Amino acid sequence: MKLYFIPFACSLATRIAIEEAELDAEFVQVLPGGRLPDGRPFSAISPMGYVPAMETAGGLALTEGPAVLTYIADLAAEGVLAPAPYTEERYQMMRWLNFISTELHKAVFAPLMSSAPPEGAKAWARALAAKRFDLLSARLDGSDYLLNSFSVADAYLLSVLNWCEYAGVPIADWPVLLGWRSRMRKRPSVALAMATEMPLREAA
Ligand SMILES: N[C@@H](CCC(=O)N[C@@H](CS)C(=O)NCC(=O)O)C(=O)O
Repeated sequence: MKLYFIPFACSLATRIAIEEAELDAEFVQVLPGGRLPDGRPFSAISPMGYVPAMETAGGLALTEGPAVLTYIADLAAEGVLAPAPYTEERYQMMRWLNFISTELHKAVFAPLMSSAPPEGAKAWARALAAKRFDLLSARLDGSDYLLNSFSVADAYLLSVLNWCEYAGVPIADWPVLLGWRSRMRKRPSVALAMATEMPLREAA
């Protein structure tokens, strides 16, 4: 399978999941301007032009982070990246993936990291941040993971919280989240994924 990625974008979560489960994958970097290394436009793979996008060994083209992460989780051995289907924990995973995607990634971070946001968008996003960070902080207080054990939801949350400094979100105001992010960055799959993408980001 192939994962199309931009260094330190939300596609980092999929790389972490692939490393954690020790799966084989080819990684294709989407270059500035939405081009692929072979010169094709990335929109030929991802109609909206965004990562993550995957091509599976069976020929499935898949976009949307929560769907891509769940696909990878289902390729991994049971319990490595996700709770078993039909369990209550599985629905909690879907809840957190959706929360991170809609309430954090798109509602808070996308406007704060936009280079040309509509007037008032950044103030609106900042106003939303506190309640969402409070909820996460309450969940992770005394717990190492969003679920009972590591899952793709943690990989996605870590990837989004990596953007706090760039977006101007004062993560230190939530010491539980700051501590969780530091511990998560030391997890071998996370450390490896970040170390792989760091030079690519610096060169981009
Ligand atoms: N709804 C998509 C959004 C993905 C997304 O926003 N990706 C960003 C990086 S974090 C991106 O590729 N931006 C480049 C662009 O839109 O041109 C998902 O959940 O996967």
